[in-house]
Amino acid sequence: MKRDPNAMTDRMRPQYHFLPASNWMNDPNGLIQFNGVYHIFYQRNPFAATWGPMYWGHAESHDLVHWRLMPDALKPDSPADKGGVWTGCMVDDKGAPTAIYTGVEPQCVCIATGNRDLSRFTKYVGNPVVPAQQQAMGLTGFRDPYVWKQGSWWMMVVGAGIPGKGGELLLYRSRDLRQWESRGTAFVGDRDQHPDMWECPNLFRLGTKWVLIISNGQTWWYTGTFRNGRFSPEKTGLLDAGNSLYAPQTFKDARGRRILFGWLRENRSDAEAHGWQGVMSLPRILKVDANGDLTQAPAPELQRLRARSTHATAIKLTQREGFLPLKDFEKLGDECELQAVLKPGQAGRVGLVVAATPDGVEQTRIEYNVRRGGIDVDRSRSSLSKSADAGTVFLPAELDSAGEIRLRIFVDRSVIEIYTADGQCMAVRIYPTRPDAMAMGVTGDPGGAIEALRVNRMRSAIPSVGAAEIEPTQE
Ligand code: DQQ
Repeated sequence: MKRDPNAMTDRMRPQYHFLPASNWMNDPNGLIQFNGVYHIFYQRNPFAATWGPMYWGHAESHDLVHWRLMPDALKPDSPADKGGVWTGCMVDDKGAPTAIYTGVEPQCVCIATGNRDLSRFTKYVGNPVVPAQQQAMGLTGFRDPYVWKQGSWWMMVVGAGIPGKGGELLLYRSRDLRQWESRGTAFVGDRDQHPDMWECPNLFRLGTKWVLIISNGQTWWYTGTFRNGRFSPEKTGLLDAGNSLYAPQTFKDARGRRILFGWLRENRSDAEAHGWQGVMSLPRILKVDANGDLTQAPAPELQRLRARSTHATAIKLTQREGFLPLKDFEKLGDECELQAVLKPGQAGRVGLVVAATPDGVEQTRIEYNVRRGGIDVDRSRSSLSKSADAGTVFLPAELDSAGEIRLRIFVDRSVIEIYTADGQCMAVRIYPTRPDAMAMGVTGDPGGAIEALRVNRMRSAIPSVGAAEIEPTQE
């Protein structure tokens, strides 16, 4: 199947988040900065806007925000991966970019080496490098290898699960990425919180802590220690409070930053009809704070996308407002970054309205809710379409000592990402139907204030198309 023309004309396609030209995308794979160039690979079905035969799509960037689509890097065309080239990572093996990925079916670990610009990969003739373990070990799954260098060893964790018990993290080590030795179980999850299996584990050192990220319907982080092949958690939390981000992957760039991209799932039941599904989160910089909590902030490179910006001085609400449009901010509310300081004061709630039609028929409210202690994203009027999810999504967040909360909110057509100044965040999806759903405003109770507001129109950064024009043919 060729590119679906609907995909290009759908108004809901994000303009500065990464996504392929059409069809299906899920997990980020093989993230690496190699010879100064950032590479993102991703699970992709090139034939339809639904999950299906999995390829590794590929794009490259010099700045993390402008991407060029490249030809697919890996296809399910060898005996060990004929059922799909599923999730995996990329390492630099003494100058050879090497993908370590899940071959299917059954699920096993395979490798492939790339040329210098990562445009061509050669699969290792000895694949799989770790044969299928699911049946032999009685696991719920065995996939998504994640590899790092520790001293003279390559270390690898693989996502697995113990039936009736929960997610399991299996550990391996190797000198050469080809011969792997099992080091047993690094960590087992809590049965109630993490039934079934752990997908897409990432284990890495960050500051003085080790961080484990796993996906299991939602995505969780742990911070703790990793000694003698065993991970011991100290703190845990949800990586993203929204209901869209899944299966993220992290990598360390040349500046030593730990950067995360995650797959943002669609939240509309008729998504397939629009010719595309799946978009990547913005690049997020991870840190562990003084309390041992994982924090995330948008990569500073995103500031390059700021175009015209508009400010407002303090807006104090004197009466209850559902949607008070901001005149100077017309036509900004669907592709922008908002920098806002909210101060509820005596009010129960105060916030902003984005992606609104001037009459407010479609609108998305982002409000600090004092009673709940966090931010509600009310999607009950985000879309007139019955196929769009309309539930409220909640991000727990605390006011600072001045009783304020500082937010950065990225609106990009169907994507909203919200970041608090102390590193909490969430991504949510909205699908307004009206072309004039571009207005912006304020909302809240008397006494509430928007102490400061700056809105930056964002330039679009639609991936340019390299040689990826050559569509694959279904074999
Ligand atoms: N997606 C991949 C798997 C992984 C899952 C298949 C997570 O390797 O476990 O597309 O979304």
